[in-house]
Amino acid sequence: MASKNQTLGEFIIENQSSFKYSSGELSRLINSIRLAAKVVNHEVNKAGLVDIIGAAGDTNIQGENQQKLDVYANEKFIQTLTNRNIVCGIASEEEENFITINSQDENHQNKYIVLIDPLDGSSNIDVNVSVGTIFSVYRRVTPVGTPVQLEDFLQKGSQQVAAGYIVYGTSTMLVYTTGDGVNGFTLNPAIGSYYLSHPNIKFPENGTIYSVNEGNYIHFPQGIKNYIKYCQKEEGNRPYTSRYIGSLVSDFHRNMIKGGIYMYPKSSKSSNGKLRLLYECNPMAFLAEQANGKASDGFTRIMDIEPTELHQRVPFICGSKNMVNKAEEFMFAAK
Ligand code: AHM
Ligand code: MG
Repeated sequence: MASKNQTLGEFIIENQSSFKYSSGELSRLINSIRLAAKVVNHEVNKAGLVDIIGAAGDTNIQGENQQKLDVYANEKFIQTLTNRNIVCGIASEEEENFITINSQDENHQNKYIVLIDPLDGSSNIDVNVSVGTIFSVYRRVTPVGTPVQLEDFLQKGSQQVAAGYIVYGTSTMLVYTTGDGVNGFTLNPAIGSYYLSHPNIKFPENGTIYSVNEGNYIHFPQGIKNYIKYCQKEEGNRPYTSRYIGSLVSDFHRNMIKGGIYMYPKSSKSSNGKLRLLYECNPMAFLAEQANGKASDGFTRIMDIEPTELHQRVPFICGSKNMVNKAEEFMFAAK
């Protein structure tokens, strides 16, 4: 029975047997993420103190400026998952290709692959705004014991076994699902343990917050423009409140707790929006659905989209169910 003073470690052990394919492997995986997140958290917290912030000088494969902490977080998560020999493959938003683990060892039996956005929203670091790590776990589809293949990573979101995020905010939280609801754990930095602080989180069905980069309004599809006008209209519980941090994890987290909708639509500048299906949208969609919310590209359920490439982008609308339904109505009406 989950209780509020339970640590994440205790929670993982207690819930291991209720997981349908339980072999302890997934528990070890979540444990590794928990560990790497603590190390990254320590570094993120120091960002204002040491000369680690700023561009590392590299650009990632999307041509974006990479900041030092992105590189650090990427290395830490990959190292932790690799060294502990828990997964058979990793794909990261910061790496062009997926990483094969244990391909030399015929005996390795690892069956999980992880996709990770090691530090999302990293352009916010140097202004002290919350950033996050997003992860997504699948069971491989190719035979255990052989090197992983691209098809192991290009699975539909509905195949996810687990997903979650860490938000490095005013407090650091790890929020995750293994398909049985969403639970949130807050890190006590003095002790280094995460405690169950938000058991069984649910999106309110209706919300009053909309989160979108309105600076791009002119470039949005007509359906989104109309929906934004609807949000701003004086009627019933509207106009809604506009809140946009520009850090997906933080915007999602706030909306899940308070009720709201997050949108990153396509625009005349970027035909598929900005967010990546595999590293950002699918894990957030899994969490949203597990928390009674909804995630869509405007027309289709995010988790039903068949991925075609590792770094694929999709329009993303996610949040309280009734709000997402309404946004979809506007999208269909303007099609
Ligand atoms: P990133 O993966 O390069 O950090 O970009 C993802 C971030 C999201 O966290 C955020 O919601 C979005 O980009 C903000 O983009 P914009 O500045 O275009 O509104
Ligand atoms: Mg990202």
